[in-house]
Order: sequence, then C-alpha cells, then structure tokens
Amino acid sequence: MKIESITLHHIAMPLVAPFETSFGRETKRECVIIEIHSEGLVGYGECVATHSPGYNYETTGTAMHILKDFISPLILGQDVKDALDFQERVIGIRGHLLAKAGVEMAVWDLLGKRENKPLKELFGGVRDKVEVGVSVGIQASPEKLVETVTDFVNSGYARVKIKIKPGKEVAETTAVRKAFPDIRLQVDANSAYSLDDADQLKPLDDLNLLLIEQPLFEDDIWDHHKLQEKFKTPICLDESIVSPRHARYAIEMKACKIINIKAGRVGGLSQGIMVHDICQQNNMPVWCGGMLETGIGRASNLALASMPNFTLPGDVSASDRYYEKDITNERFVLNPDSTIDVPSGAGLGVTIDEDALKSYTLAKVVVN
Ligand code: OSB
Ligand code: MG
Repeated sequence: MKIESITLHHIAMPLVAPFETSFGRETKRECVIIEIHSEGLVGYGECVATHSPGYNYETTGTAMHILKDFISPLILGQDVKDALDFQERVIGIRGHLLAKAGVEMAVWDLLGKRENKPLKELFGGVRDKVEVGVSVGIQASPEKLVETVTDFVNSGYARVKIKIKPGKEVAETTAVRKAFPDIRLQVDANSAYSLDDADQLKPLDDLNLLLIEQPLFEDDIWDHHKLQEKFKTPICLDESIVSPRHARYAIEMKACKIINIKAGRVGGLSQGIMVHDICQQNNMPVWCGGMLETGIGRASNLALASMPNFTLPGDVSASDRYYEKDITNERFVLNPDSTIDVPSGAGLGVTIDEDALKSYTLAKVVVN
C-alpha cells in the first residue's frame, strides 16, 4: 500500500469523570490520532501516549515529534506491505513504542479496508463479543470507592479493577471485597511499590483477587519473580512487558502468572499478537488492557481481545464510561452479560465524526 499522506491530530477529550492512578489524576485524555491516505482509502490509528510521562516515558509531545520527524519520513511515498513490513522500516527507531503502534494500527485499518475484512478476521479472532470489566480510579475514601464500584456493578460490569497506591490499598480493597464478596476483583498499582515496601500488599493476598497488576517498577521483572514467590494471588505484568521478548523473560523467570496485553505498550498490534502467541504456547492467560482509548483504539482492542488466549475480562469498557461524545460515530455499549461486541465492519469497523474530532483538536499536522 502506497502511503500518500499522513495527518496527525493531537487531541484532548474531556473524561466523564476524573481518572486517578498512582501516577496522577487526569480530567481529560490527550492522544494522537493518525490518519493515513493510501490508494483511495483512509486508515486511522490511535497513539495512546497522553499529556504526561506517568504511565511510561512517552507523551503526546514526544509522539508528535517522533511521528512527524522520524516515522513519517520512513514510510511516506513508500509501499508498506503489512504490519511486519512497517516494523522493519522503523526498527532503527529505539523505543517510542506508543508512537509506532499508532501508525501500525492505521496500517491494519487500511489492510482490512482493502480486503474488506474486519481486523478480528485478520487476527484469527474466535469471538464475536468479549468479556470486559471496568477500571476504577483512586477515590477520596473507601466509602466513596464502594459507592463508585456499586454504580458500575449496577450498570452491568461483572469484573472490577481498582487502582491502588501506597497507603491507599488495604482498607480500600477490603471494603470493596466486603461489599461484593463474589465479584471478580483485581487491583493495579501502576509500578508504585518497590520490593522493600511490597509487604504492605500482603493483606491483599487473602482477598481472593483475580490478580495484582504491576506492583513494582517497570524494569523490575526479576523482583516481580521474588514477589510472586511470596504471593498466592497471581501477579500480572503490564508496564514491564514492552516486547514479545519481555513476555518470554517474564515466563522464563516466573515473574508473573498473567500478562496484560496493550498493543501500544509493545509497539503495535503485530507485537501484541506475538505476545499473545508466546503466552498461549506457555499456558499463560492474557487479557486486553486499556488506555482510556477513543472509539478507534477501543475497536482495535476488541478485535485483539477476540483472539483465543484472551481468557480473562479486558479493560475495555463501554464508551459512556469514558466520554460523553466520542470521535467515532459508533459507540460501544455493554451487553447484559458484561461483554462488548467485536466490530464486524472492514478494518477497525468504525467511522469518524469529523466535527467531534475537530472540536477536540489541539494541533493538526499534515505530512506529505
Ligand atoms: O495501567 O491499565 C493501566 C489507564 C491509563 C493508563 C494505564 C492504565 C489505565 C487503565 C484504564 O487502567 C483502562 C481503561 O479503561 O482504558
Ligand atoms: Mg495497568
């Protein structure tokens, strides 16, 4: 596919409610939408970097720079055959995986549109709907947290993840477990602990949690192994797994029992599929993580999560949990069985609400 032009839309969308994690509080979500024109088709991708380097080192600012000045020149005017061909072209750019992944998503959207097939089919997905849960940010008090969780449970979410940080974990998680003795519950620390202070987490080991996500630093696969030895609850890695190789390291080191896959974090959907395959071969369950995506990234997550080894519910909630108005015309809704339908249209299977996109735009750069 000849890449004829690339448009970068740096956008900011107000969230329906602030989202607080161990690394900060967001009231709006920034990201970069990548629009690629090729042979009469338009493909879209979402780079899930946001305004600050809290989740990892990338930001919308670094992503705009890398996308415009380094990735675009390598593919503009070129015949990019598929996602792996794209990866080979950008292999000389170290890191900046969220930026690369945004472009790869647009390449997949183009491929699907050209072949008139949904991404689910191109990935070998096996489900028409995927089990999902909701990720609940840090709240002012355990009481407030239980209230917020109750609202989500009442709206149909059968799996709940709560964000934790040092000093805001034991009372909070215990309160939710008490209020909902049987719900599928898990916690996410976003790298807020070190092995030395991880003792604080020990009481969580008796709360029948599905998993404890990324308690330690991003570059601490080995310390996660030491922690997993002390916990019966499965440790799940998010930030630590930045490539298929890292998935192999985690498996070989017995650093975790579950992996959260985010296509952005590993540099693209093709890499996410490889992580899925490695985990499947090693009997390690995976689930699809989320980055508060717009309808574009959400469509991509649903297609990925339709693959067979995604056996745990994903952080892919309904559109109304994030945004009053999304940039896609399609909105994703929660089915009564706590699932969301996988898009069936060609490519990502979504169309853009141009007015909404425009209204959220902070900067638009056309590279051609
Ligand atoms: O660690 O999973 C995470 C959101 C932003 C950055 C990191 C994470 C998250 C979430 C939200 O947990 C998941 C979602 O609903 O998109
Ligand atoms: Mg996480």
